Amino acid sequence: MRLSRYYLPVLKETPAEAQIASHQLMLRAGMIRQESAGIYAWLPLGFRVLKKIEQIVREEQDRAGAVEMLMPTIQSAELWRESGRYEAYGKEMLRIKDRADREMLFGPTNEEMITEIFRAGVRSYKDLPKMLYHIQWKFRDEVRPRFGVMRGREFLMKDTYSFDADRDGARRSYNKMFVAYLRTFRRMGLTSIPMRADTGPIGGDLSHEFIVLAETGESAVFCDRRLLDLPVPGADADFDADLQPVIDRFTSYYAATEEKHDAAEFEAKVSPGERIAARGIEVGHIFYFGEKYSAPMRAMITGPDGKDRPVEMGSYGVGVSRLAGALIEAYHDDAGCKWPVPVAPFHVGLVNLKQGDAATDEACAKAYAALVAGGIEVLYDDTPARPGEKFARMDLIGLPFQLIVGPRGLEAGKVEVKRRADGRRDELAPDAAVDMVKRDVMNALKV
Ligand code: 5CA
Repeated sequence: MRLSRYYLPVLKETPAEAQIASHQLMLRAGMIRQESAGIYAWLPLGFRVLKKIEQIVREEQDRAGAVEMLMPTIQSAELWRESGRYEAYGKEMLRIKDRADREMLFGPTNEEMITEIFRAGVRSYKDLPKMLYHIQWKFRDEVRPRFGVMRGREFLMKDTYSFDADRDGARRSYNKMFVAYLRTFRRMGLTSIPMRADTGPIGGDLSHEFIVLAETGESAVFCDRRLLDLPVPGADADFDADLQPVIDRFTSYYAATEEKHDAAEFEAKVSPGERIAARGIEVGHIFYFGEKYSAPMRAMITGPDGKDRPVEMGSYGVGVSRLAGALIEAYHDDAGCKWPVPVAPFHVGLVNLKQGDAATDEACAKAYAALVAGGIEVLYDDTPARPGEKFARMDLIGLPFQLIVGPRGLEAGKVEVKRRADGRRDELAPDAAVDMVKRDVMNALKV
């Protein structure tokens, strides 16, 4: 992509309305634009990050055995009356009337709709287990939308729903999602900590929030430091095996959000040197709620004994749009974003220091073609801006690699590679630079 054709409206000043780094940087780097309170347009650069996050989430859901589908954003009130949540959900629900005066709503979550879909198609325990998911926009009329995409009113969520014949099956499904979440966040470069959590309006008696530690996080959290070093299952994890040992390992250490925190237990179980009392960002939340929706909505299955019973369910959410903010909170410095390769909007920023200089233009064109041919995503700064402005803009948008090409270097047969993560710089021949970047990007993308 040539920057001269792209749409990258970067801001020089930090917008006054943004309080935390991720919100400030998303606005400054031209990733998002606020259209109403808590409602954002995703500009081209932000959109690419969102798609990268979404794709990692999708790949790990598929690996765990969940099946993708798509449900609508608009739902009927009737459906929510069946579960009893239409009144209970209160003011957070955006209620809409169509031209025939029918009551509709913009979905804040999809338990009712998926239960309706399931009951229409499945009758027997022989058809179970099933896990279905979609990645769709949700709307919650939050009292205090804030911190940009971190707490939006309209936000993108991945929500999975599991259906099992009995409690033991439901536990296995829950465990699959538990492991899939550990893997999903790790692939993005985040260390997530599963914590005992409150179930709120979703309900149920078992639930974990997946928390990424960050000073600007909205939740107060308490946990054992050793959780940060636990190994996360690899890409060869067997999701058909019983994953309980992995879950047991993670849940054997103390970890709870404020609502579930028990100070006495924390002090008894965790030595002072291992105690973390900090703030965190909730990037995912998983729930087991059994028959909470299937019983009132009559989603029944026939068991091996010939008797009908409500199907056992759980639901599992990932904050896809929130993750864009969470990633910046974890990866930035004073100059801007520092994207990990798997979620970077482009892998490489190619900086032409003297646009219009024949030798420089030609070297850039050659490097660009070679990188693109190698499957590398390149944003080529082919604008006439001055070098200082180009460097500042590249640092701000935070692509993992900068390939810097100028007439002086070329005379000596050299270009420069800068790594945004640690600032390391290497000067080398253009072909060698391209090869190095290609190799390092591909290594970082290994799953
Ligand atoms: N139905 C269940 C699981 S599918 C559910 O809705 N869970 S939830 O309420 O915990 O939301 C799932 C995830 O969506 C949260 O962990 C969080 O990462 C994200 N999320 C929730 N509310 C918002 C919001 N207002 N803005 C951005 N992300 C949000």
